[in-house]
Amino acid sequence: MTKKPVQNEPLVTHIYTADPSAHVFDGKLYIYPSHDLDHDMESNDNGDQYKMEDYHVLSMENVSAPVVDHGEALHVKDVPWASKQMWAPDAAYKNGKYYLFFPARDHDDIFRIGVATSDNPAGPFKAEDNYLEGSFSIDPAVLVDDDQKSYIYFGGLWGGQLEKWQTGEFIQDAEGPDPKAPALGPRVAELSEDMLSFKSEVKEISIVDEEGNPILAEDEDRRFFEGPWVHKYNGLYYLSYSTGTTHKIVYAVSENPTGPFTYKGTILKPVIGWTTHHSIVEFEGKWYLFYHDCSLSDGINHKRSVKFTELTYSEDGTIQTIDPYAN
Ligand code: FUB
Repeated sequence: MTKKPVQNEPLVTHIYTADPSAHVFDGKLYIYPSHDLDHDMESNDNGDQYKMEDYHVLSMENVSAPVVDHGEALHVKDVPWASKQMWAPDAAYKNGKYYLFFPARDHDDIFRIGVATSDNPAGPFKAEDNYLEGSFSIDPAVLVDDDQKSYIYFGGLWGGQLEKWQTGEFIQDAEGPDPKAPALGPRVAELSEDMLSFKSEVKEISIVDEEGNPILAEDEDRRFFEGPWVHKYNGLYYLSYSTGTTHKIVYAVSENPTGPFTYKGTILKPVIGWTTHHSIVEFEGKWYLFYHDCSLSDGINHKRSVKFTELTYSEDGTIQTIDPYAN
């Protein structure tokens, strides 16, 4: 048990945590973060410094109750197909079970997405023997829709390897698209009833501007980089994501879970540290943004801490931009 949470301050300080996926299960808030390791390796653009090995689940009875760290929920040594780098996870509930979706490099150094199951939202989770067939890249996020169809969104540039999958095959030396071409979109697939496989083909999501023109690769203020998250508000699907090199969380809206999504604006201004990664959840009548920054480590990019803050919609359904250091 740790201290009571304060908005815009680290949720826990006894470990470094990042990439929070927040959900309400059994009337409580559960947070599924990455678990950053405390080491002194140099950073590179491939993200080798993010060499996480396990996951811890955090929970809170409510937003002012102490945060509970439920301990190790899954370790890479217990995932037969994975070799290293347990990056940003997500969780879902269906069929009376809890599912932890997570990316890791396989034994050929290729990022894949796996799933592990538990009867308890805090784990421990038991991994399937193989990754989800047809999966690739990083940062899974799962939406169980009101009609109980489930969708998995994923993808990330650079170390997340999305550029290497443009043909549908893994091409080690593939470059990103021409700057004037449409940016690479996150990917989506419908999940099977048992949540353990893809039911549909993997589709690339199109993100367009208000005129319907695709966001271009050179438009680094608006194009998708990594960390997709989809939530519903007033019947619309909100896709939010990190812009990577410009360090923002932005969003786009659609009437359809698989898009196309129309770009709307910025949710979170840049935080301390290179990466930014978030989730959005409704809890007890309010909306919250979970995110991370590197304030606790004085700006060391791979030693991050999960924080949260309230998120507000305007009457027209747009999300008000959050400055994480405004107060
Ligand atoms: O935590 C490792 C990677 O950093 C995540 O997968 C990305 O979204 C970025 O936050």
